[in-house]
Amino acid sequence: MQATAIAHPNVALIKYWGKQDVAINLPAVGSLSLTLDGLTTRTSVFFDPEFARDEVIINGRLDEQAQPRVARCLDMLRAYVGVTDKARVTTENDFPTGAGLASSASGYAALVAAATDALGADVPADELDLIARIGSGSAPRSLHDGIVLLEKSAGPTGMHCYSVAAPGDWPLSVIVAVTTREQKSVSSTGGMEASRATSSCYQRWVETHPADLRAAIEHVEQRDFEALAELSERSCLKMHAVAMSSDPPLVYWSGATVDCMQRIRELHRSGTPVFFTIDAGPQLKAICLPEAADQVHAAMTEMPGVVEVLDCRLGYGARVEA
Ligand code: 2P0
Repeated sequence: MQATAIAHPNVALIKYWGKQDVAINLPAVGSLSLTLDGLTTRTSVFFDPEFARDEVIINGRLDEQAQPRVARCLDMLRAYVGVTDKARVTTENDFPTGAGLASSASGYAALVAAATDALGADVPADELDLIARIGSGSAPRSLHDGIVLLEKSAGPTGMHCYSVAAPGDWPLSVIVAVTTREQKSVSSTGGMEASRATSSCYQRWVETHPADLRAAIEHVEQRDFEALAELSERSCLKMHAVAMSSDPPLVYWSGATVDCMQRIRELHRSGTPVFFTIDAGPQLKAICLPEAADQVHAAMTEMPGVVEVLDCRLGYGARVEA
């Protein structure tokens, strides 16, 4: 009972920030994301009746912090097939872990894909999304290909997640300017809960979010890069306004993040098809049409404070390795 799966991080254009129900990790808002290629998490899951407990090894080190959430996801899958065997989960990222590059999304997507295969479980897609979500709210998005919509629904899992464009349908490039490889100090979960409890912008964020999501889907359907660019930057800045207006304030940016943001805006003003987005960490992600990728890569490489520039395109959802 063993399998290995790979998954990629994703980056949201219309952001998820805030939880409706923490106990079942139900997001308060939907989101629209790009599943990347280029950055990869590879996870092996090995079930054995001899194991006393689930064990999680991330990048070669036993990780007790991740263990309870991983065990909870595995419990849900074990319940499906009626087994009780514990597992050893071994996961490797070929990019910085816990630094705002969505390693938890790719991690839980790869975990769910590998564990399902190892158990030979036949789990409906919505249930797999739910199990991944218990690990990390953004993880269901990494189970799906290309441009992915996670929408709230009245169904039993409270959401529905699916691909709205395959990687080849609308090729986009994502250039990641890494400004630090350090782990972030405030987790997304902690940040979101602080925002919900204390930010005076939070309610407005939740109220205005569905219209942003609807408009973004239309822009994707029409392949309208400029309209998607404007809306995505606004969603990103709205999310950070909610974070910054929390008490205590959550400022995820560094000076280099702001400098990169200004540089992307300059490029855009001079006619380059590019826009930025930033998650709960200081890395900047520049989304551009493929013909602009070399120029954007070069511009980010020249920025003081940028320690690495990673090139991605749209990729596929989590899959089991043969
Ligand atoms: C997003 N983020 O939509 C937003 C933007 C971070 C900033 O989804 O608490 O690490 O585990 O559900 O999955 C981060 O989400 O948070 C995230 P939890 P997770 O990409």
